[in-house]
Order: sequence, then C-alpha cells, then structure tokens
Amino acid sequence: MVQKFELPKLPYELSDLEPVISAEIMNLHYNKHHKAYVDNLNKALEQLEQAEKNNDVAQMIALQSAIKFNGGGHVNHSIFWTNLAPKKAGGGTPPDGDLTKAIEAEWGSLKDFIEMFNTKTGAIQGSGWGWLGYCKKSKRLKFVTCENQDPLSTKDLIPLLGIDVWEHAYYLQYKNVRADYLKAIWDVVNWKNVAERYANAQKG
Ligand code: MN3
Repeated sequence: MVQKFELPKLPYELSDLEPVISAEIMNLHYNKHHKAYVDNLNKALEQLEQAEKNNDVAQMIALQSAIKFNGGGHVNHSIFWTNLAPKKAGGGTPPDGDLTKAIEAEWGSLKDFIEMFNTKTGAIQGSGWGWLGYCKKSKRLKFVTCENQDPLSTKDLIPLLGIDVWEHAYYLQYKNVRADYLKAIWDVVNWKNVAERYANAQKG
C-alpha cells in the first residue's frame, strides 16, 4: 500500500489573514481545493500501484499528468500556507540578513523585487503561480512563473516563496482585479519562513 498524503494542518485560523484574504476564500481554498489535490493525488497513486502490479505501461503513462497536477497542487499549497502569516504573527514584516542581501543583489531593493514579482505574476495568462526560487547551480535567487500547478522542481529550482494566482485564490474578494490581490498580499507574507527556506536551500 502506498503512503497516503494528508492535508497539512494550517498554521493559523482561516480568518487570521483578514482583511488581506477573507476567511471564506481560505475555507474554500484550503478545505476544498487543497483537499481535492490531496485526494486526487492519493487516488492516482493507488491506480499507479495497480498499474505497476499489472505491468500496464500504458496506464502508468496515462496517470502521469494527474500525478503532476495533483502532486504539484499539494506541494505548492503546502508551501503557500507557510509562506503566509497573520499580521499579528509577523506577516508582512520585511526580511533582514542574508535573504535581503541576496534580493538586493538581484533586484536592487525589496521594493523593486516586489514590483517585478507583481508585474510578472500579474501577467500570467490563466492559472498559475509566481515563485521566488533558489538555483543550486548558480547559487542565486531566481524569479519564475509556473503554469497550472507545475511545481518549482520542474524548473530545477528550490521553492522559497510562491504566490497563487488561480482565480480561486482571490476572485471572491478581489473579483477580476488580480493586481489588487497581489498588491495586498505582501502584508501577510511570512518573510521569516522564506528566510528559513533560503537558509536550508543553501545547505547541503
Ligand atoms: Mn490554489
């Protein structure tokens, strides 16, 4: 029997990111959308196990896109929840130390970084994510966008900070104005978590 994946515990209450992200959005996003990625990943992995038992290569290949989509969705959202924090828990407090220096080295200032991040993430056509990642080969920070639920591992980067711009992440509150959601979300970015991820990414 393959290991079942589970919905990770949310590190704060559904209403704690208000007013930036409403409790209603958080409830649907976490309890419905993320839960569905977890359930569908588990289902696809069970089917894969069966296909392997049956030596059914065609079925193994057919399952790859479901595994990529739902596995990516699970991985991405698990990072996203920890990339955010309520204001009272330090959300929005700018980073310091190594991460700040690295951001300044690539983009000049934190303000310029956020402006670049929002412009490029705002321009994603359809559903996707904007990501700050770490490239082990060049030992540098990189910004990339990903379509659908493609995880950052598909770009050979270690994920540090991801912002979900699927409509389910903002539409109930910001309607069609993705730019307003992107402008507001930095008030609940958990830079401490991003800095920890950066420190870990540089190790080993
Ligand atoms: Mn989402």
